[in-house]
Amino acid sequence: MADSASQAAAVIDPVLDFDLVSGRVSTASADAILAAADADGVRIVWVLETHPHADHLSAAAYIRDRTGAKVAIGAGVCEVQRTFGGLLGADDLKPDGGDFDRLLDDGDVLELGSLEIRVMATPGHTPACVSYVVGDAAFIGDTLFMPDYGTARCDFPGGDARQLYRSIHRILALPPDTRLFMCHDYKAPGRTEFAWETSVGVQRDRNVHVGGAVAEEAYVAMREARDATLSAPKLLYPAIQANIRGGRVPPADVNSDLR
Ligand SMILES: N[C@@H](CCC(=O)N[C@@H](CS)C(=O)NCC(=O)O)C(=O)O
Ligand SMILES: [Fe+2]
Repeated sequence: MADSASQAAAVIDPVLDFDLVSGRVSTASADAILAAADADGVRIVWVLETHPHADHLSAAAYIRDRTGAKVAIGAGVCEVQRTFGGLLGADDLKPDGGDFDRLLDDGDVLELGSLEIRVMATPGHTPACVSYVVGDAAFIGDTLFMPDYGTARCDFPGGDARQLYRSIHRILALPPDTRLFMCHDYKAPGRTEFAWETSVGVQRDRNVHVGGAVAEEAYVAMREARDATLSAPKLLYPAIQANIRGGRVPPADVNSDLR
């Protein structure tokens, strides 16, 4: 996202490529973002995380190192750090979310040149989820997916289906022509092309999990039943190790020959 008046840009949820078999990262996708910013003549000043991702590594630290951009994430990341930090032996974590430049609360406003980015806390998928609203566009992380696929899972630690339902209804209360940009697209059965943009109005009418005014109790029962059938994401542990550190890969273990 960029402000055409000032050429200030923000990158939302950049990915650090990771090969699970070799355990190696690559910056091909992040380099493509940097190249696109160069080609457009814009300066990346923010890296905005919608949440600590559980299924891919973040390129936030890499983009910060390359551009000087500041990395922002919902303040709930501290809870995720507490949940996973001990389990993963992450003794190097800085206290109070210090691996990030800015911890965001509901209602915060970030400047992007002449644009204002409004932060909306939208927890439920994780306790740290936020959405970013800029003019008639909203980047909503893992809350709603495309209307034919539904909504995000709520069974990660600190996740909560009832909370997600309420967050989704805050998003659906935006004006109907608000453009919604998705985090993931898992292509609903029968659809072959990826999609990434829809609107509040279309989601209100047609989202297969919440559209047409599905009641909270019915949603929670559906979401919890579906979550009970889902496996853990393939990249859960490598993703969390990097993402609670703002996208830094963890230091080598003390017993590592590779130090
Ligand atoms: N199979 C995928 C699952 C990824 C996953 O769990 N995605 C989360 C968002 S981070 C979700 O909400 N998925 C909804 C679903 O699978 O229905 C993987 O292994 O990476
Ligand atoms: Fe997610």
